[in-house]
Amino acid sequence: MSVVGIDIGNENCVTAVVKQRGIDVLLNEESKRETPAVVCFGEKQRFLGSAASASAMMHPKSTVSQVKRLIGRKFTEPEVQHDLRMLPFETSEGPDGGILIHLKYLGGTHIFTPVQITAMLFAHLRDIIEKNLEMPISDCVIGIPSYFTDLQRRLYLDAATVAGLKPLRLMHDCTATALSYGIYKTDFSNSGPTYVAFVDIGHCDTQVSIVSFEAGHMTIRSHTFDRSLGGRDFDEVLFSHFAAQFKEQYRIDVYSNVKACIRLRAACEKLKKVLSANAEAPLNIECLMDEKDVKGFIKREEFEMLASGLLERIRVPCSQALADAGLTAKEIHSVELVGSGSRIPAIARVLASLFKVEPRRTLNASECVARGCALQCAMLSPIFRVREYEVQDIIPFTIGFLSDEGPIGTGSNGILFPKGQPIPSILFPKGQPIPSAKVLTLRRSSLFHLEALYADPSELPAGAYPKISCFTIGPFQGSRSEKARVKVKVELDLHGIVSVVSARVMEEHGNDSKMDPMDTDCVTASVSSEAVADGFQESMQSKSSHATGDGRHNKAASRLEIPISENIYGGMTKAELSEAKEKEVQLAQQDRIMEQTKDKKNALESYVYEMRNKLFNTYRSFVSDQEREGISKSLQQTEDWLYDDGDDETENAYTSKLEDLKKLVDPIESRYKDEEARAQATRDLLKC
Ligand code: ATP
Ligand code: K
Ligand code: MG
Repeated sequence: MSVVGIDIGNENCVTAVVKQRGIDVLLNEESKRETPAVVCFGEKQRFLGSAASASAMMHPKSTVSQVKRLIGRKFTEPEVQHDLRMLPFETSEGPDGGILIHLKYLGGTHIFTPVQITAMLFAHLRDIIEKNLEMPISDCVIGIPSYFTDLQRRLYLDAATVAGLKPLRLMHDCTATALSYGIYKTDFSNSGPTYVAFVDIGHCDTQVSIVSFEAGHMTIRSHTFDRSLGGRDFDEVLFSHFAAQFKEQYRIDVYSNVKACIRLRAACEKLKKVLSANAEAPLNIECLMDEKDVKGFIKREEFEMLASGLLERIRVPCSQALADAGLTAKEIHSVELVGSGSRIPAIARVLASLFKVEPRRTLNASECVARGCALQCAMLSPIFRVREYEVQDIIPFTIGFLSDEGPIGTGSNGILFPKGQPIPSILFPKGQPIPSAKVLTLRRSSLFHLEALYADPSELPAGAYPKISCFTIGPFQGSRSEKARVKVKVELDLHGIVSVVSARVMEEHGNDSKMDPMDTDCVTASVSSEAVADGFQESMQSKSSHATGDGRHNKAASRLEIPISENIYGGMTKAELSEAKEKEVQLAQQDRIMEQTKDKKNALESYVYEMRNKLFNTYRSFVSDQEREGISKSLQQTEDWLYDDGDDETENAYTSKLEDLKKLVDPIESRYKDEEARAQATRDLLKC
């Protein structure tokens, strides 16, 4: 069994495994440590990762990138619409409000969800890992942005499942980074926590976390982010700059041409990278469009001016991270800069002025998430022994609950809710440790519903659906009184996903509170005339998701277990999940067939060349003129066929052509071999 860490970015993917002597980042089929997060649909097969970026220009509209951020989003969200405008593939709104991606494949249009495309990336990474390790894998820890919603987390797990992976944990990117930083450091002072800020700037997003380190453990103090501020946005300012310039200078409108857009974007990304190391950089693109070659030039200062708005925006999540952690810049010991988008020198300047300390790049900027995930996987795996190290993470969202029978508690954390709407009770406030569990004690007479939702809509992207899921609890029978006391356990698991994990009817025994120790600090007991004032009973942080106080309940209580069913808004049903799995198997099978076909075609082609050569050399004295003529003709016919009708044939067609040729050549080959053997025997004889 291996322990694996996986980081799928919007641009690059990295995989890492823990080996006896440390952590290895694995190489893909091109021997690269980073694999493009791209899926491309050719006419008859998919291309994944590096192969996909290589075919992107041939199939611009069938090449999908930056798909991770589309998972679990609504098509109509303004931010999503903004993203989709920059992407060349076709999309539409799904029946559940999600995004559907339309791709040309096998002569028709196929429709995929972002989950399915992400699953293809997961499957590709699994292949890379399995080839490296020469064994099957499934257990892994996967990095996710801290801003992933409950639905995005669930769907990300689904995508991994479709690809045959078994994620032991979805881990916030910066938490993984902080783990790969903290576990090796032994020089933290004993006089109190050391606060470190991690700033991860990727292709599409920025994440900031402040972490407190003490000997043997780390605690996340805050997670903040800008979902839409990354390297891509810096490319975009260069893109619009040059698009405008070329319009004037060359009278071309790149916006009107998909391929020109893709090429100019790619050139601007390169330009940006050059500017990270050089004070100025040229831009040259041959035949960009309308058969015009374009030339441009930019100085770093000019780029920084164009990007000044973006640079300012980086301050926002940083200041928020300090505020959420209750710290001032002075208290931050160091700032670690990661994510390849952070390589722009001006970014370090902005951070230095904000945190009053020069940011450092101690960690490998592109690999730290995958490495941290691999470490976490080793810590969770029973077969690896890792130094005792505690990772305490938190959730950056406020999760509340509504009940169809009125309020279930009082705390609303000062959040203002629109008038006329039911006020949810805050079960897990922003900053709640994960995993956590809470037990609610409710008075209910029959089947009821609990709805989980984001209680503070300002924490979500504009236009996102704030409701998470609806739990139906029941049916059940109250014992004697018409309203039974029901205990409901709600869990925020290791992935940061919320669910109702158990519900049971408590038996009323008069004053038997001693039998149920959890009852002693119950805040619910007061019964008002109108409604039952229910409330939270207990908040527990559990190390393992099952290690909660409920273990104390006796057999009699377990008989009163109430059935729970959940409806995840926007989630995949079991049927959809297995359909997606089946589809992925089919697609992978088709890819395999096409790869094998290519191999067979190549084999036939090389056979033709090899035999033509041998007929005139090696086999020269073993073949009559007439035979040579006949075989040459067949070889030529096969070659012509390969360039014509046989260019795109089935695996069988190539195999049978090869067999036909072999029938002609084999007799000659065996004459040659017999002679060779005789000659060898003679040589051996003479040696004695
Ligand atoms: P995300 O975190 O948004 O999901 P990701 O993890 O794939 O994306 P990274 O690989 O961390 O993103 O960073 C990719 C970004 O870094 C791209 O925008 C790329 O252009 C940018 N980048 C890479 N090298 C440099 C450089 N030398 N200078 C500036 N930017 C760079
Ligand atoms: K990455
Ligand atoms: Mg990243």
